[in-house]
Amino acid sequence: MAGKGKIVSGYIAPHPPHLVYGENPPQNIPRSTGGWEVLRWAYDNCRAKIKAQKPDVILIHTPHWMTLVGHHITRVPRLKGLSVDPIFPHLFRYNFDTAIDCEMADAIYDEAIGEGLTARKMTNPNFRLDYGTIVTAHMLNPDWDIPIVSLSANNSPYYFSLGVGIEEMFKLGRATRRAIEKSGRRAVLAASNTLSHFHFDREPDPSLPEDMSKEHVFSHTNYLWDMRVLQLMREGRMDELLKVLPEFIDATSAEVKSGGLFWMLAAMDFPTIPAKVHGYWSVIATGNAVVEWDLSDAAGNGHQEMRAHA
Ligand code: 2X7
Ligand code: FE2
Repeated sequence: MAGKGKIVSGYIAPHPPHLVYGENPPQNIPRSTGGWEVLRWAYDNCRAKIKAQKPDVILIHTPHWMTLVGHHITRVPRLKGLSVDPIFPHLFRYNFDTAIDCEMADAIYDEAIGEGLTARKMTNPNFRLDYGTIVTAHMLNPDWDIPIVSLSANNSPYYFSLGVGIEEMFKLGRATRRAIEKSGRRAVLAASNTLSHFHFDREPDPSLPEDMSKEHVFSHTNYLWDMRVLQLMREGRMDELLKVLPEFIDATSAEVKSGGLFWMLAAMDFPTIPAKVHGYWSVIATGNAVVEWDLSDAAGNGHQEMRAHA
């Protein structure tokens, strides 16, 4: 592809399987009567815009493909199969079929190695995509007509320390940005993450998971934490956001610990433009927000200055 590639937008794009279940797409076997509309409408607001930006690829960092050694990258031209959520098999049994952008995967791999990271290409043609990748990809682009690349979550924040994990994700983010620029691709990034992550330990009524009268935030404290970080994003206060994220993770067990948000912020060069929060709500008490950073020239953000963090 000709010319220098760029990231056109980045999303926090949470992946509770409940969202796909509530939507009833033909690919998902379980049927529902709806539910979690506020989050589903939030995604709906993003879909046309993503299409209009004409991206070549959607890159997804997922917490539910965990790799103990290094960062793994899907590198098979097409992946197809049945993916079942291990915790919620009654909500998510999804027949996926997607193109993978292998050139993009190769470029990320090369740049990751260049950053000194341990990385690996995932070349198993029978690989079963995890529900984090699938739910995020489906909710952003239910037509599945844009190739994806999925990146695994290396477990360094859990086995070493959060600091080590964040450092790794900043490197992976820089590597991803360079790979996109060199590839000439227009890329959408997705950090497949829930915010506050304490949740109910049993379903109120397993025969009606979409009973919205039972859905609520875990605690007001966690809710306030989610609002605090979302407000920082909305105001583009990136330095404060980066400073507070470790405390947020400790206080709320936030899923962003798994790295996707740090990766995406680094890849986007730590944007100080205001992010748009399309919607926030709880899923089994966890805090979920669909958040967009529009970096496209159309939004007047085509030339974000390089910042000192990267
Ligand atoms: O993986 C998840 C999650 N992060 C949050 C809520 C519900 C289910 O699955
Ligand atoms: Fe999750």
